[in-house]
Amino acid sequence: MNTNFAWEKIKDFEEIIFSQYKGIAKISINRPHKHNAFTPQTVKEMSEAMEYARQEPSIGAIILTGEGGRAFCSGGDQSVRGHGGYVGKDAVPRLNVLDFQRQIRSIPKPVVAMVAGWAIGGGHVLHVICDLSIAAENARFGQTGPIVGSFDGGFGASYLARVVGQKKAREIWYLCDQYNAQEALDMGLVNKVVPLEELEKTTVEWCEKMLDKSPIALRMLKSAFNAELDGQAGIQELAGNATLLYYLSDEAKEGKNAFIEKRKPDFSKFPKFP
Ligand code: S0N
Repeated sequence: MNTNFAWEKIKDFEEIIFSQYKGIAKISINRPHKHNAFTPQTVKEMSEAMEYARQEPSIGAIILTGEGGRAFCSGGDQSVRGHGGYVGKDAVPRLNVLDFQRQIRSIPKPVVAMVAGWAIGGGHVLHVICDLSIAAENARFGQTGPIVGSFDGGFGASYLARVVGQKKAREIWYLCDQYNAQEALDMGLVNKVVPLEELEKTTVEWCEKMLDKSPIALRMLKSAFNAELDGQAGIQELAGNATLLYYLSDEAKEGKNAFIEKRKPDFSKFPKFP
């Protein structure tokens, strides 16, 4: 995959490359020798990068991808899978990718999966959870859990079913077949398919289109899409955004100012909308 953009490194990591370009952050798994399978360390680093992207006001969109052009991500690294999770340097087994999944879901900025090559297993789930997925023509999608002795009964099952429908999601998990980019497009699993050499250009263009839009409108829409599916956590996100907007109003500021000034708040001038 050629890159025509002047990506600027944000921080050095061991297992990911984290960079930015004009308001776009790019988190790229850098383990191409393992088709970008993730270890607890990879996930820890992706989480830190995602948190940075959330907190940094100049970042408006995030690309999640993998290095090498042959794989987006092949899921959990089976060679470090131990008794009860994936084992990192501290010898503790973890499934910390579940925390990272929730970060992708709740960051109030669009996350775009840029998929070249394999998006398999837990790697497939990561692209499914992203807001948008753009695939290269060489992309291959699928779940392998029932082959390698694992499954994702969270977003990996229920949200996949929301995306492609119950029958197709069950087929994907029960048969563990692999699907090419066109098949993924046909079932609504990805938004667009482009030649590999155009993948980054197209993904950046899509991000730039979103960066031109109202950030609060995008934020509200993301939480609205989530709220329908995410129960109390989804409502909390949407309601948190409503609070954010309310805090921006003179009406809410009158309440705070009155408290600070030790006086009774005067809300009389604010309209009681129909
Ligand atoms: C992707 C596949 C189909 C590509 O096949 P291909 O092209 O023939 O390449 P290979 O020769 O197989 O691979 C190249 C090298 O990369 C290594 N490798 C590939 N994938 C992995 C991997 N996941 N872990 C470790 N190594 C990997 C190969 O071994 C090879 O290395 P060398 O040359 O040294 O032999 C094919 O590679 C494939 O099928 N890969 C495995 C895909 C898979 O089963 N992934 C795991 C699925 N499960 C999860 O991801 C669980 C996720 C998770 O954490 C979770 C989340 C929620 C709830 C539960 C869990 C849970 O942990 O269970």
